[in-house]
Amino acid sequence: MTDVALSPDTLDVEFRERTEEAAPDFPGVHTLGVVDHGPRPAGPSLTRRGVELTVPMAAAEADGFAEVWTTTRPVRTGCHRGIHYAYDGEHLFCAGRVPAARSYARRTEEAYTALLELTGELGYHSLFRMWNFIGRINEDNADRLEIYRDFCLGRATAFEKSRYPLRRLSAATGIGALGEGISFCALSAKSGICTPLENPRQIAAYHYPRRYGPKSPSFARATHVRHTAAGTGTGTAEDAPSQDAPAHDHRTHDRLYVSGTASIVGHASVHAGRIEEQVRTTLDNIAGVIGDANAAAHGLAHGYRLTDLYRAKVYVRHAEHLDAVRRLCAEAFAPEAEIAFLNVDICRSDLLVEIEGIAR
Ligand code: 3EB
Repeated sequence: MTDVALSPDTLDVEFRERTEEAAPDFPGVHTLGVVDHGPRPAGPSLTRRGVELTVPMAAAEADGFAEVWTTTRPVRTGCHRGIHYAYDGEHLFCAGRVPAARSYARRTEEAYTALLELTGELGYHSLFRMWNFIGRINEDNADRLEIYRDFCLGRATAFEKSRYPLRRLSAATGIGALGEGISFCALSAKSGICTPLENPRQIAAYHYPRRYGPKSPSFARATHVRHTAAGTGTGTAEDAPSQDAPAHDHRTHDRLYVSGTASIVGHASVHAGRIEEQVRTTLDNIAGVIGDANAAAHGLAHGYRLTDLYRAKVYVRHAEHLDAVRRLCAEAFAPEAEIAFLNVDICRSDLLVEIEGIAR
């Protein structure tokens, strides 16, 4: 393929059937990672599809889907202290798992410390998206600390000890999963320019008051990324081979990665027990964080609208709310958007829905 204009974006994501062979759709497309949303946890492991992680998010085999991250650059893989990773010279996808335990803070801290070490050692310094799939999220650990708060404690400690500035934290999702244990994955960039965004309607999650747990959640409301196609051209020995990514290739494409967003205003959950209102507040929150005014406030050239979200994942606590949530999302998002719905718990007991997405 010589026509750059026709080649796909360097980093892309799509939802596929779980059973589908993830063979590249056409030559020059490589798989960086697969987040398989299935009934039972598995991995992470390294396969010819890069890093594969099965997160337990689907009640039955048939209900799940696979989120597939692809790149136009060749991929290399490795493992560092349990963190499995795949990288293409510009993007790093990594995944880990903390198995069922009486408490999670220490193991979560170890896992995130390993993740941060890895991004530093490989030179993929700009973490731009993280996902955390947390079993028994609203239940207590052996010390009577809610497992979500237990997880937040370990994660925050890892960032703190790594001297990671709060204002550089990336977009994230922290969401319930089936079964026990915590699965997580993250994306980091080498030369792409990352801008974390906050939402003026909400207090920064990393400044939530103490009543929500011993340490606040470590994430931003969104990350804007100006992805570069082939890095800066200053290849190192650690770069993936670049025979199908010419050195003069300096294409960029912009994405806005929106965190899991819920019916929270300020720091408080609103509309307890009311699904329609929670969906509307959640959509208003997303519209606010991605919109022109907030984008300008963060120094970006332009903002986005809900119809610019081309991928979304919608987490719904109660199965009986799925139809109503699907209807409201269909009204808000573009008809061509790929939207996946999952029936799982949300990080606060009074929240019924959480929505994340990617705008372009
Ligand atoms: C919230 O706004 C809802 O702990 O990583 C959303 C996104 C939420 C990420 C996380 C939690 C997380 O606080 C919950």
